[in-house]
Amino acid sequence: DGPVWLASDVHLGQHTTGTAEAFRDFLKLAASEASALLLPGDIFDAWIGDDVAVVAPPWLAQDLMAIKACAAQIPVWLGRGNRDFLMGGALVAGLGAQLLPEQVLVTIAGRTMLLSHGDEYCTDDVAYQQFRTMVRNPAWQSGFLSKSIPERLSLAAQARGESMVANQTKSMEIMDVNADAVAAAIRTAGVSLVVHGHTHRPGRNVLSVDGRICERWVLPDWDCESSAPAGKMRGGWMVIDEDGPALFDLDQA
Ligand code: LP5
Ligand code: MN
Repeated sequence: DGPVWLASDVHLGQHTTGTAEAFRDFLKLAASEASALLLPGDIFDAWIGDDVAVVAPPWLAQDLMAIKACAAQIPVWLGRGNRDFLMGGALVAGLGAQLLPEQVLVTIAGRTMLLSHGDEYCTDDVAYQQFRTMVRNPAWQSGFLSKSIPERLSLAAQARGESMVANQTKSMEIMDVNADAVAAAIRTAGVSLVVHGHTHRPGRNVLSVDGRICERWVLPDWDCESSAPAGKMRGGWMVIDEDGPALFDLDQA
C-alpha cells in the first residue's frame, strides 16, 4: 500500500553527470516516499549486456549503487526499453531488483493499468520496428553478447549515432504512438488505462475505444546536463495513489 512511483527514459550514460545526480536524488526521495518504484525502460542510454556491470566504469558503478540502495528499502522493478533491452536477470539480481515484463498489468489502489516502455506502439516507424525485431531475436542477442565488451561498446555507439541521425529525418507523427496499436492493446488487456514512456511527450491523453473513455499517460524523459540549452533541463516521474496517476516535474520537487 501507499503510492507507487514510476520513471523512465533517464538515459544514464558516461556523460550524463547532471542527470545522474538528479536521478540519485530522485531515488532517495522514492525510497522514503514510495511503496514501490517501477522503471519501465531506458534508464540507461545503452546496455550492452549484464557482464558490463562486473567491470563497471566509475559512473556506472555509482548509478548502480544508487539503484541498489533504493532497492534495499522498497521493491524496485526494472523494465527493458529500446536502448537497454539487453538488461537481464544477472543485473536485476545484483541490484536486488526485479525484472518488469515487457507489457504488464499493474493494479495500484484498485486501478489496473497496462504498463510498458511504449516503443511497441510506434508501428508507423517501420525502420524502427525492423530494428526492434532484429535485436529482440534470441539468436541475434546471443551473437551480440558473444562479442567482446569493447566491440559491443563500439557497436552500441554506432547504433546510437545512426538512431539520432535517423530521428532527425522522421516526422513527429511517425515517432509517436499509432492510435490503432494503442486501441488494440487496450482491447486485448481489457483495461482503460495505459502508461508508458519512450515518446518523450509527457502528459495525459484521453481516447475512446469501442465507446469507452480511456486514458493514456506518458512518462517524461530526463536531461539535466548543464550543457543543455537554457530552459531545456527536464525530467520527472509519475505518482499513482488512490487519486489515480499524476505527473511531477523535477523542478517542482
Ligand atoms: O533511442 P532513440 O530515442 O534515439 O530512438 C528510438 C529508435 N532507435 C533505437 C536505437 C537505439 O537508440 C540504439 C540503442 C543501442 C543499444 C545498445 C545495445 C545494442 C547494440 C546494437 C548494435 C546493432 O531504438 C528510433 C525511433 C525512435 O526511438 C522513436 O520511436 O525512431 O529508431 C531508429 O532510429 C531505427 C532506425 O531508423 C534504423 C536503425 C538504426 C540503428 C542501426 C544499427 C547499426 C549499427 C552499426 C552496425 C555496423
Ligand atoms: Mn525509449
